[in-house]
Amino acid sequence: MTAVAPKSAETPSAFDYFNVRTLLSEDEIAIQEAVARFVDERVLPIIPQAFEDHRFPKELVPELAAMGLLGCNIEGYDCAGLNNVCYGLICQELERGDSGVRSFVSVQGSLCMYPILAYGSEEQRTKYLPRMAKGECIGCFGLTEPDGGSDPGTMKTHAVKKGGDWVINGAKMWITNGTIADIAIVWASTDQGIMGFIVEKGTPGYTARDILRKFSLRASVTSELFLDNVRVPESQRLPNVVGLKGPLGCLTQARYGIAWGAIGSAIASFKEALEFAKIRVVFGRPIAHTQTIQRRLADMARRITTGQLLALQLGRLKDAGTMHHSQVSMAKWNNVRMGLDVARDARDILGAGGISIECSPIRHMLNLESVITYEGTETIHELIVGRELTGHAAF
Ligand code: TGC
Ligand code: FAD
Repeated sequence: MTAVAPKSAETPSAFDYFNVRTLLSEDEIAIQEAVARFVDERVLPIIPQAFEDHRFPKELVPELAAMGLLGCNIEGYDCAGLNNVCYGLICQELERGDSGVRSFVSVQGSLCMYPILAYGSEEQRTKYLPRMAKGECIGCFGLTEPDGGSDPGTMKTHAVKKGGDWVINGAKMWITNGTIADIAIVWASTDQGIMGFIVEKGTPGYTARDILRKFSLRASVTSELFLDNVRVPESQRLPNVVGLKGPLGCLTQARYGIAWGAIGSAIASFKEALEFAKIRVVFGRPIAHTQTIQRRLADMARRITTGQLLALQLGRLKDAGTMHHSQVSMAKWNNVRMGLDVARDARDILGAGGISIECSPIRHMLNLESVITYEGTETIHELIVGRELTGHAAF
């Protein structure tokens, strides 16, 4: 008996031990399968080389846009208006390809389109969102600074009102999409609290530079942003939010997608290890016949299944409007840790060949070393849950 539930016969890229598929609507299944096909046909054939070349495959952006994947859970403004479970399934499938592709979609939709939708003026929404949904305008999100990311409330980037304009000075670090972005959502402290600004590429004093020589997320652009007396009109400020809750509200959206995405990385790693174990003969029998390998594969399957159920319930809570951001923290923490552990174990099961670029677990493992750090480190998410349980902030 193959342990994998019937879905695997229909979609070889899937793993669904608890028939989670039966908890999805027909539309949700159709969207997951369409994105799975896109990943199989368009992402997987090019991603190892892109990773090796340290290149984001930007040629995929028009296709991601044409499929309605950019800002897919936004209603109106030429966006697809999908529910949050669909958004999660999309992230899962994209990250089965590579965390870099999912990162691009997360940043564009959750970190750039979301704040324009939630905190922007109607003029800003109509100006940017349809173009962003079409992939004609790429965004980046500047919160983290060179002196630290976990405590963004202490940011040094500062904006001062001068007449009808704001003058922004500071620097942002580790910014996904920075050098390919047409706009940056820049968070800056002001004498009234933290505010968000839409800074367009080409604005005098605004520059971006790539961070090169990464071991992780090599198929993704990561940049530094420099703001040297950047002058933007009041009409480029996000008018409907002041305070840290602005950027943190965006992080909740993106962390939600990451909690799903990590499942995709884990499934890719697990399935590769499983298939290898069935054919790799050592000591006269396939290693899949040994107790230790079976225990390890079973443990991966248990962890993936737990993560799938956690993510789905999180999605249902989000769609019902009852999700709390500390639940997102628990899911991001659990699922990224799960994905990283599964990828590392799968890498080991593949033996020496597992260090080759031909095998996906090492690529997923290296990517997840970023994913476990960005959008709040594992420690920060543990402490967010700890604060929720005890009522005491221990940051
Ligand atoms: P704290 O007092 O907790 O909160 C200030 C205000 O914000 C509200 N709030 C949230 N709202 C929405 N979602 C959340 N997750 C929220 N967390 C807090 C809170 O209710 C409060 O509202 P109000 O109305 O009372 O003002 O603030 P704190 O300074 O104690 O912060 C605590 C902490 C550590 C949890 C926070 O600073 C944090 O989350 N730090 C981690 C920073 C982080 O995750 N940075 C990520 C940068 S972006 C990124 O990594 C993109 S990678 C993208 C990719 O490539 O995929
Ligand atoms: P620090 O905050 O300096 O933390 C260092 C270590 O100390 C961590 O292990 C942390 O868990 C630990 N620590 C911190 N506080 C405590 C405490 N109170 N108790 C115990 N331990 C603690 N940021 C953006 O704004 N936009 C982006 O698009 C973006 N993309 C990224 C892409 C990549 C590839 C990476 C790697 C990062 C990206 N980031 C982005 C930055 C990311 O959000 C930060 O790296 C992250 O928030 C952690 O900040 P830090 O790296 O400065 O670590």
